[in-house]
Order: sequence, then C-alpha cells, then structure tokens
Amino acid sequence: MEGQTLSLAAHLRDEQKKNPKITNGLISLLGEMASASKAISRDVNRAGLVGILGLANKVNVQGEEVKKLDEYSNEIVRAQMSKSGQVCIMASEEVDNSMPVDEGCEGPYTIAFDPLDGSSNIDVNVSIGTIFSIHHKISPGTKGTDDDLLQPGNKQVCAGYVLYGSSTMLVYTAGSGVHGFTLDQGVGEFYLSHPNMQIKPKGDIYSINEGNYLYWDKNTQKYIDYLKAEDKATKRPYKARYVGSLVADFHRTLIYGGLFLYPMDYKDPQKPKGKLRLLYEAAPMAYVVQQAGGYASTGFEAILDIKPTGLHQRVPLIIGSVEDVKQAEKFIQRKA
Ligand code: AHM
Ligand code: MG
Repeated sequence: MEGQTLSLAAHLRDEQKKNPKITNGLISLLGEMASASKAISRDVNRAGLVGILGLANKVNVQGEEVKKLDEYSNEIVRAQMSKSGQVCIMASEEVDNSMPVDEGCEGPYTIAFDPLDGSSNIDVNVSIGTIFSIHHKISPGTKGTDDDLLQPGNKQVCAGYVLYGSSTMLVYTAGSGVHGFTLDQGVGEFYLSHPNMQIKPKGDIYSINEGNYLYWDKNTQKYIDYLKAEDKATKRPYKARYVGSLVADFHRTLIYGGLFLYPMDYKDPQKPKGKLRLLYEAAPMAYVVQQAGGYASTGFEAILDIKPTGLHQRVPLIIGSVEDVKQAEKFIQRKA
C-alpha cells in the first residue's frame, strides 16, 4: 500500500472539486455506507466462529440471539442509512416493502441496497458482497415514496459495491469515473487502490450459470456455443469463470474484461424471466460498468434506460466489455 494513502474521505473531497454530484451530503452518506460495510466485513470474516459459538441454542456468548448473516447485514445497513440524515426512503433485497428512515432524519437521497449478495456462498467461505444505488428524492412535499425509489438507472447519483473477498474492496461511481478502495483491516480505513478503473473493450472470459443451458432460448444457447468454438482471431474459445456471487463475478469482469450473463430463462415455461433484481443488483452494476467504459443490457435494451415498476423487479442481465455485450445482443435479437 506504499504511496496509496488517500483515504475514501480524502479522495471524495478531491473529487468534489470537479464533480458537483459529490455534495457534502453524499460524502457523508458514502462514509456511512463504508462504515456499515466495515462492520459486515468483520462479521463475514468471523462468520464460522460466530456460528460455532451460537450453535448450542442460537445465543452467543454475549447472550445475543445469533442471526443469519444476511439478516444481520441488512440490519447494519438499514440502521446506518436510517440515521445518516441523508436518506428519506430505502429499499432492501431483504425487505418486501420500502422503508422510511427514522423520524426527523429525512435527507435528500434514496438508497436501494442488497446488504449481502451471493447468499448461496455465505456458508461456504466464498466471496460475497454488498451493492447500493443512490438517487435524488424527486417527490416534493413528501417524506419519500416508492416513486422516489422507482427511478431509472440513468438517474443514479452514485452506485457501487463492496466485495468481501481475499481483501475487502469498496468500488463506487458518482459519474466521474470508477474508483476502488481496499480496506486496511489494521487501520479500519478504505484507501484508494484502484483509481479510474476501466474495462477492456473486449475480453476473453465469459461468466454464466451454464447449468441453466436447457432453460435458455435458442439464441442464448447459440451465443454460448459460439464463445466455446475455436477462433484464434477472436480469442475463442473464451475462458469460463463463475463464482455465483454477482459482486465477485462482476468485479473480475471489470478488471479482466469479458462478460457476465444472467439471461432470461424458461424454468417456468409460462413466465420466462431473469433472476437478478433491477434496483439493487443490475442498475448499480450497469452504472459502474458504464463509467468504466463498458455496457449493460437485457439483450434488448440498456439496463440504465429501464423505468422500474416494482422494488424487487427482475431483469435479464448481460454486462461487461462493450464489444462482447453488443455481440451478445446481436445473437439474442436474431429472428428465428
Ligand atoms: P441472492 O440475492 O439470493 O444472493 O441471488 C443473487 C445471486 C447473485 O449474486 C448471483 O449472480 C446469482 O444469484 C447466482 O445465481 P445462481 O445460483 O442461479 O447461479
Ligand atoms: Mg442479491
């Protein structure tokens, strides 16, 4: 970390000089999000230990009830955002309805978050993450309504994620590039380690749950078959990588290039649909990738252009290097 001594707060104050979206309020809000993620990071790191201590009757040595890590993370983020003084209304993957903030703490922003994404990896010590998306409140004269949360991704003020991996990283954009910070566990501070992150225009890695092949439409199947066919000029066959945690798969895609796909599938033949949620999974990642020079699509339209209709709406997601995602779109839009 020698030479990398710019803390998140110091970096944000620098960025504030050139980016009017970075208000003092947003700096404060991101500081609260960083603080929540440090608490989650600590608990992710000792999850196994806490689980063992809590096994007997679900009560830990302090006499507190042991909660599942995703519920616990939700409580941490909710409480921290609620008291930040910057947010008026919140949505979380863990909660069905929107959540108002504490009385008297209302602020100018909304936040949608997935407190601990990658639930299938929580119990097996594999990377998981937190994702967040921040908008301006738009409804005057209210304390914040669902309409304030249901804004398209292209209206985001700020978005990002925290990856709890071999190190803990916070990556964000507020419309002036993508910047990554690594948590120095000893100091308890995020330091700038990845300034101005850019994604390659084309990569040679694809990331998809191929166990769903049977449930995809023919065009999606043909695209994945294409990526696996040999052609040295286009670096095919592509390498396959799939963690099963969006944050981890996205972070690798951002750094190495290529694309991540969770396409529409026909597991329910009557209702084909994607799995990932627009508000707090697809849209924030789409903003980050756009700011890094990449692109995110459903296969038919840009993720950032979708006007949400529900807090937990699902969308197909194809995200990564712009040439790869555009090519996937071409395959997916082919007429039979
Ligand atoms: P979750 O919010 O229940 O954790 O589900 C979201 C996760 C993503 O992190 C990941 O990209 C995807 O689900 C993996 O799904 P699958 O196990 O179907 O491959
Ligand atoms: Mg999730």
